[in-house]
Amino acid sequence: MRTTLTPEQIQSYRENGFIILDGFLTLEELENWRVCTEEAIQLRLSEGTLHNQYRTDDFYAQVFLQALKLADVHPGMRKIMTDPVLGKMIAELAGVDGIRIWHDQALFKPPFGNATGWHLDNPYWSFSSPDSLSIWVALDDATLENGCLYYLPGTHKNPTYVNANIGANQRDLFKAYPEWEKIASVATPCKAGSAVVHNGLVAHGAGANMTNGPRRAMTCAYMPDGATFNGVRNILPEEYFNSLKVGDLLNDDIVNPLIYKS
Ligand SMILES: O=C(O)CCC(=O)C(=O)O
Ligand SMILES: [Fe+2]
Repeated sequence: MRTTLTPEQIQSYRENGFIILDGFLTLEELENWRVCTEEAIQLRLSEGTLHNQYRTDDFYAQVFLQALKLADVHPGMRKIMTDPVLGKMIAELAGVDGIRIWHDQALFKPPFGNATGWHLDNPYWSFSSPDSLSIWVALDDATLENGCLYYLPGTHKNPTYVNANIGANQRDLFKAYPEWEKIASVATPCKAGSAVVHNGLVAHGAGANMTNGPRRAMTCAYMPDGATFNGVRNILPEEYFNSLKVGDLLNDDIVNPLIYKS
């Protein structure tokens, strides 16, 4: 893993809300990420706990196969996700002293799959923070043709938590933020084994997959240590969710492992 960041990269992340990390994984690591991701998805499938798969005809089901919290079911994936070296890089980008996993998630856009509508990430989650972020690791080359990510640079700068669903209407987010329609989008095609890290409040989406191959990605979302509950359930287990009051610290080390603290 190439986790050393230059001051220019950190500055660019803070300014734009995203950064491409070319050559993030070695070929050997990429193969391990692919194997662990595929095996863990099979475990989720056999348990019947896959979040979203492309079996139905509705629009969202054809955006991507979505497999959540693979580190909970696969030891190899747990090792990948809880690596403090990765945690340190994420904390450095976020500018925080401690980082917890919010959730990992595989996002496989199927051959000829739908576009991912413009959205923000953090409003889906159970805490609100200008420092939340995700890493998105390409398991296949992500190209303009197969649905690489696109960003609206700088849209994370005035933290706001109104969101749009990832639905059939790509433009829904602009109902809430009409001023963002003027911003030029930036595509982030990258090779398999490269990664993109983005702020949880930067507007982003992905193109349709116009090719006959899948566009596989393994991602992880992160919460700064010290973040508090905002009332949203998202991935919180029911019993834990019911025990929380708005404003409580989200510091359960099983649900949200602390992977780095300086
Ligand atoms: O993979 C995609 O199409 C969308 C990814 C995304 O929205 C995310 O990682 O936050
Ligand atoms: Fe997203």
